[in-house]
Amino acid sequence: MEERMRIIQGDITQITVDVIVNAANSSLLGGGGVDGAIHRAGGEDILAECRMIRAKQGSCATGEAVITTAGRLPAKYVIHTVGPVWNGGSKNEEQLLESCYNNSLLLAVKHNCETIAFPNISTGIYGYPKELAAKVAIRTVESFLQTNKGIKEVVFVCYDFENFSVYKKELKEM
Ligand code: AR6
Repeated sequence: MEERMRIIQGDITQITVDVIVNAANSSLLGGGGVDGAIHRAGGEDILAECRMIRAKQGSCATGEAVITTAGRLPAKYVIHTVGPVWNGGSKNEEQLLESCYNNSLLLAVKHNCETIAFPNISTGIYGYPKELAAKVAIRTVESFLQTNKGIKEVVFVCYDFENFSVYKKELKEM
């Protein structure tokens, strides 16, 4: 296993890394799940920055990512990426989920971040099957790390025990 990847079970708002990733929606205006938790814990500065981004570029397409500062959170930045809604698997969900991880990592590198934490994008409200999503996440991050030496650590933060078990199993099998 790529030694710069690790998994923990916990709340991503509590993690001290350079940047945490948010599983947002295309409005960028907040929502439930991890998105709600990040905006609640980080305070209104994050939402104000999201509104400025919307004013400039409009909404954020699925698979794309934008970056803001992190308000009161221990991280320096929040990358907001929009995962695909699971629609049975034939609506390009896999490529879109891959893009979320790749675009987030690219944005992190662009902002000189060395440590990044991901939630299990799309596996909550958006219904992406957890095992399939974990395979995509791990494979995409691993191949990104092969050509990038600037990122020192990628933490997969699993909130629910089911995702934590799935990640443990997938990483063991590598
Ligand atoms: N820290 C880490 N992971 C968390 C936390 C937390 N504090 N809270 C929940 N999770 P979801 P999605 C996990 O639904 O499926 C929002 O309303 C959760 O267990 O947050 O991409 C957005 O605004 C799950 O494994 O995101 C969008 O409308 C994972 O985060 C929509 O939900 C993702 O679940 C996005 O849906």
